[in-house]
Amino acid sequence: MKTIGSYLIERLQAFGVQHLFGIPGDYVLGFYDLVTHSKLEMITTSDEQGAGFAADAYARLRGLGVVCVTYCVGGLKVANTTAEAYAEKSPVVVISGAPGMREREINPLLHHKVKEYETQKKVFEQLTVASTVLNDPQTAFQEIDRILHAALRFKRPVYIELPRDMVNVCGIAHHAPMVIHEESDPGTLNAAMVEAVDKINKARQPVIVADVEIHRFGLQEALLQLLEKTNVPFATTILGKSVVGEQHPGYLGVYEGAMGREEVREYVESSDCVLLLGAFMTDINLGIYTAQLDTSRCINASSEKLSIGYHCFEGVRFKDFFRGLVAANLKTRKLKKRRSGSDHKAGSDNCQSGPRVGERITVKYLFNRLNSFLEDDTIVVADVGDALFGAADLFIRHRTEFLSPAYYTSMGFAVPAAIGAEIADRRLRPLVLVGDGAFQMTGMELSTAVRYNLRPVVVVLNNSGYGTERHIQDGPYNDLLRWNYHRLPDIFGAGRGWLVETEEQFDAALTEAADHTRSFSLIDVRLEPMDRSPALERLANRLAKRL
Ligand SMILES: Cc1ncc(C[n+]2csc(CCOP(=O)(O)OP(=O)(O)O)c2C)c(N)n1
Ligand SMILES: [Mg+2]
Repeated sequence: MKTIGSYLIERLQAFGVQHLFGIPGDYVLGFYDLVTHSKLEMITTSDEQGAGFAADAYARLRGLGVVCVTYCVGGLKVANTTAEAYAEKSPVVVISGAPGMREREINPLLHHKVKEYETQKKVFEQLTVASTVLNDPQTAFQEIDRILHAALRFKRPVYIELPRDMVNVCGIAHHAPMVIHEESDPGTLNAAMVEAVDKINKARQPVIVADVEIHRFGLQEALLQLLEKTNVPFATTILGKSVVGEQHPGYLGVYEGAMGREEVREYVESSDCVLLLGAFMTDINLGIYTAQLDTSRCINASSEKLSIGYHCFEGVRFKDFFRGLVAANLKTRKLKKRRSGSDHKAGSDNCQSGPRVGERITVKYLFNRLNSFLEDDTIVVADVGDALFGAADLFIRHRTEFLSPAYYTSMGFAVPAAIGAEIADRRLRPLVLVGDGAFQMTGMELSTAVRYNLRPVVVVLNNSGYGTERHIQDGPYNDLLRWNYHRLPDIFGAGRGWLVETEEQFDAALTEAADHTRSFSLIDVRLEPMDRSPALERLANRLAKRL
């Protein structure tokens, strides 16, 4: 007979999970003990929020991630990271320990309780696509399957509450296999295909804008086939950045309205057929709504909707429409020679001549230089702030090698996400781009990196404050204490740190960091408070023109 706890572990393993992130507490200790004696590895972080972001990154790379915490004090700390996973479609399983069912009856006031015993469950109902309390051995196994399938089906977080007296209770096996079963309506699919193919084939200058759902639904190969077959050029959004390798000859760059590069904006917005695939029409993806996309010229296909011009089609699954496009009779265009990722890299403006001696480092120089730092095994993890704006112009060689909270934009993502990413795939070396403000929130997770022998290269864009906010509305509340970030290795007893004020020093630090693979590297880049990336500058200029 299997127990509820062991069945949960077995199902997680069946879906490819090998690691759980979290911090223990008495309500979850029984489950921790089971995990420790299973093939799963428990990664304990410095803070629950760190565990939540790490699990999110793990889920983005592996298709499912797990954060495992104690009741309320731990659970409510991952409310924010779960919200992010929901908003950006990342399938994270939140497992929270909880007071036992029997003790709830006799003790109305057990520690960590907020208002009701159900308070945390109610909070997570708002943040997840499915939630459950495993309080009934009759249904527990079925509930576990229902919840995990919801995470995989919708690519969104789910919540499992495990009362501590249920962990070792035997459950009842169930035989109804849970199959993810949802078919498109064949007639509607066919009508949509006919209309879409006609629109694409008639177009003078079609373009594809590929977004994050292509990655979440595992359609990268299908996208490559579509690109190869049609030679239609493509852009990505910032959230979908690197959904396929950016050295593809048809790659235009990141499309994000006025925030992106002008030639990409111009190409997409002058197209007579914009094929938006798996796109989130968020304000950030659309360059704070500076994007000018005419609905009549768009085909918009995602898991949430399908519209072709002004026609909307109900009951068509994204995957089916996408696969239909790959198989359809689409015209092959002539591939125009355009600047590819590698050309762009070589052409990085002021880096070609090397660093200028004694020249103060700027954000612009930093990003140009980073372009040539990216290796095949680099995964770029960008936090909110100019780290994210500037990173849009980096050329990422392979798909899914760019992670960022580009829609929900919660600061503090990057350092813990880098931990989740490297644990998800040990071949990857994270390059973390993080502002000083975001670093002060979760940077202490470098301690976790040390414990688990990880080796991220962390570049702190240190402008002594909330730089992005300064460009919106400035005040003393945007100033931060300037830490000596580069001295953190002394605290952790591991890692290497560099203080960088000039272009030359940055080059030297990057070169040394590349070779320092035993532990983390931290480059503290001292920037002028009002300095900003070309991307942020472009946005500000365009917005100013609009006012
Ligand atoms: C958790 C969280 N709190 C507040 C904000 C609002 N916010 C957006 S950007 C920003 C400043 C970021 O500062 P920093 O990390 O130093 O990056 P910089 O803008 O200086 O490049 C703030 C406070 C946020 N996005 N997330
Ligand atoms: Mg800052």
